[in-house]
Amino acid sequence: MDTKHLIISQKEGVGRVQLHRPRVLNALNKELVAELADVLDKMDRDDEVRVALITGGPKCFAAGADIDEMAESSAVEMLLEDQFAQWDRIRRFSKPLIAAVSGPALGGGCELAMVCDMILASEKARFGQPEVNLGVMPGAGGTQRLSRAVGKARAMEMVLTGRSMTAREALNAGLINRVVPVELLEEEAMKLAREVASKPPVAVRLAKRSVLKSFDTTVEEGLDYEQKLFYFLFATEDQREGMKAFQEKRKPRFRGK
Ligand code: DAK
Repeated sequence: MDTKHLIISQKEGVGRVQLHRPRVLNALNKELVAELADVLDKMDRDDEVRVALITGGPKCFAAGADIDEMAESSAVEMLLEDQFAQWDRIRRFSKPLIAAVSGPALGGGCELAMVCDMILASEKARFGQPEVNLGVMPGAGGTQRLSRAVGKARAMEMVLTGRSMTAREALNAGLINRVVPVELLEEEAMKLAREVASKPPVAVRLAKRSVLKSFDTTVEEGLDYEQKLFYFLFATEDQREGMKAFQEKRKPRFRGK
């Protein structure tokens, strides 16, 4: 697939997408966001891709939405264009999505990382929602996902002051999974992605769906939902194979069926 602002590759079950607008710190213009939504749609339909990894490279994840593009937008234009529809397509990606973050992940960049299921960061990563400094507020999930991840007190401070967090602070706050030296970020992210890609794909996909459901529902309804998905997995070949392989003391061969 031809893309202008993304570098795409695929190996060992991992679809890797690198945001690539280095001159503007990977600012997320409309074209880039649409390309990302298209690529993820394609990867979602491709059985060879079991996990997707989004990175911005070692210098910058993304410094937010493209301010030059947004500066002259009117409310009506934004409403009619329905840019949020593209973000919804990204958030509906059904397979595991991992972010490898180095340098700034600000505004829409932080929101994009938070759409991912796991975040690995380099020691140089910074996470923040500085929209308030531009006279606006987060609009692609920043107030919702950040407060669920780090709690009200920290989220309020970040959203109301625009201050960002270092990678260590983000780790302590529960926003990210781990911090690694910048030169190891790509390797560690690929290692994690490959590990998840080696698991039974249907179980992985439903487990992701079930964890996400917990943010949206009561415990009672969530448990009910989890039980239904659990029963469903007993209709898969992978369940037979996984349990048989355990009994036969060998490695399972999952086929995604
Ligand atoms: N947009 C456009 N250009 C940007 C940019 C951005 N967000 N961030 C950086 N750049 C450009 C700079 O203008 C500069 O360009 P030149 O001057 O060289 O032409 C180049 O990238 C390098 O930036 P700096 O010279 O500023 O680099 P520094 O290392 O000094 O500073 C920085 C790095 C990340 C601290 C700084 O660039 C910065 O503060 N950037 C802006 C961060 C920010 O405010 N981000 C939030 C943007 S608002 C929506 C969905 C989402 C959103 C909105 C709508 N819908 C679905 C409708 C999200 C909104 C946002 O993210």
